[in-house]
Amino acid sequence: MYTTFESPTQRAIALEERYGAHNYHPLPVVLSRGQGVYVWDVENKQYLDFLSAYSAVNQGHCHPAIIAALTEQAQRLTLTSRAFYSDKLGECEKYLAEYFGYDKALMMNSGVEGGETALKLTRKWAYKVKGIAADQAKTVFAAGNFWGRTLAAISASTDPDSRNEYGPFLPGYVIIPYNDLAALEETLAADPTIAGFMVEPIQGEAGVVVPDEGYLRGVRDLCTKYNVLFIADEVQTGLGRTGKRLACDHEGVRPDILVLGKALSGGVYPVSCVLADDDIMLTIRPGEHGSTYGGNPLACAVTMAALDVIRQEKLAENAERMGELFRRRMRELSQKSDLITLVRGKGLLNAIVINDTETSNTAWQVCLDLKNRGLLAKPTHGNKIRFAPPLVITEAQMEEACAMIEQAVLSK
Ligand code: IF1
Repeated sequence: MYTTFESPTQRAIALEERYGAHNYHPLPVVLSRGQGVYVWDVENKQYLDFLSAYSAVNQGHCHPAIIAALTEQAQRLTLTSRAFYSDKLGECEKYLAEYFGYDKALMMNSGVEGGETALKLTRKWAYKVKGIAADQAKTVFAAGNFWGRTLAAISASTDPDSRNEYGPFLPGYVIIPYNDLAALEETLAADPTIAGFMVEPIQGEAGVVVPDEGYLRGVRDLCTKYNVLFIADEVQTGLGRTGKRLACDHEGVRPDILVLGKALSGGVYPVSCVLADDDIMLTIRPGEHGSTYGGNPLACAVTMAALDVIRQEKLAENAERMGELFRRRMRELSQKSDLITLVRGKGLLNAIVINDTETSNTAWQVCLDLKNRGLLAKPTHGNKIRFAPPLVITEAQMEEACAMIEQAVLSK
C-alpha cells in the first residue's frame, strides 16, 4: 500500500510502477497541467516543454481554439462509425485535400495506422495499377526509420529495441541506407516488383537525421522514373515543425502518398490521415479497409481547428525563425563545451549530439539537470537530445530555454 507522507510525485510514479506496463522509462516528472509552451507538475513547478509530445503539440498545450472545437463537438456527436455518413467527415476531407493538394484523404487514428494505410494502398496499387504479380509487391524503407510500433512497422525497423524478440516479421520489405540516392536507384532499377519507398524527410527517432539538400528531390525523381510510389512519412516532420507546411516543401517535392498524424489534432485527440490522388486512393474499395474511430466527427472538428491554428498563427514561419535562433545559440555553445559534438535540425525539430558513447548516460544526466532548471527534454538513442518545443514559442521563451541549456551543458 502507499504511505501517506509520499509526495504527489512519488505517489504517481509508484502507481504507474505497480499497476502499469513498464514499456517506457519516463523522466521522473509528473505533469498535471499544460498551456502553450508550459507544463506544470503535481508540485506546481513550471517547465518549458521541449518535447511537445514528440511533435504532437505543435500548437501549444490546450490551445483554446482547439479545446473549444473539441468541447463543442463533444456535446453534439462524437462517433457514428463509417457505417453512416456524418456532417463533419466530408468537410474535413475537403479541408485536408485542399490544404495539402491531393484528390482525397483517408482518416485514421494513430500515426502508425496512417503508415499501415499507406502500405496497404501501395500494395493495392501495385497489383491493380502497376500490375505486379499477386503477393509479390515490395516496399523499400530506409535504415534508421521509425513509423510506429505495430508488427508491420517494426518489420521495417533496424533498431534492436523496436524489433528484437517480436519475430517473425512481415515479408516484402527492402531496407536501404538513408540519404543514399545511389542505393535507392540501384534497388529500384534491379527489382520491378518494388511498389513504394516510404521515408521520413528527416528521421526523428534516429536522432533528427537531416538528409543532404536535394535528397528528397532525388527520391521524387527516382520514384517517378521507376514507377514507384514515394510515400512521405510526415507524422513528425509535418504541420509546420520543420519551418514549412511540410518538410517536403523545403525541396518543393510532392509525395504520391502523404502520411500525417500527431499535430494534426494539436495533441488533443488521436488523428492521422493519408492523402493521395484518385489513381492510388480508389484502389481500396468499400469494405477493404477502415477503423471504428477513423474520421469520427470529434476527430474532424478537432483537426480542422488544429490546422486553422497552424495557418492563422503562422506557426511554420515562427518555427523557422525560432529554429534559426536555437541552432545559432547551440552552435555558439558547442564552441565553449566539448560536450556537444553536433547541432542539427530544421525549424523546431532539432537535436544536439552529446560527446559520449551510446551507452553512457551523459545525455540523460543533462536532461535531469534541465528538468531541475525548468526545461523538459528527453534523449533519443543514447547520446542525442531532441529539442522540439511547441511552434508557438516566443523569442523571449526561446532565449530563456537556451540559457537553461547552456547552464546545464557548461555545468557538466
Ligand atoms: C513511441 C519519436 C518514436 C513517428 C513517425 C509514425 C509514428 C511516429 C515519424 C507513429 C511516432 C512517436 C511514438 C512514440 C515516441 C515517438 C517517437 F520519433 F517521435 F520520437 F518513438 F520514435 N511516424 N513517434 O515519429 O505514430 O502511432 O505513435 O501515433 O512509440 O514511443 P503513432
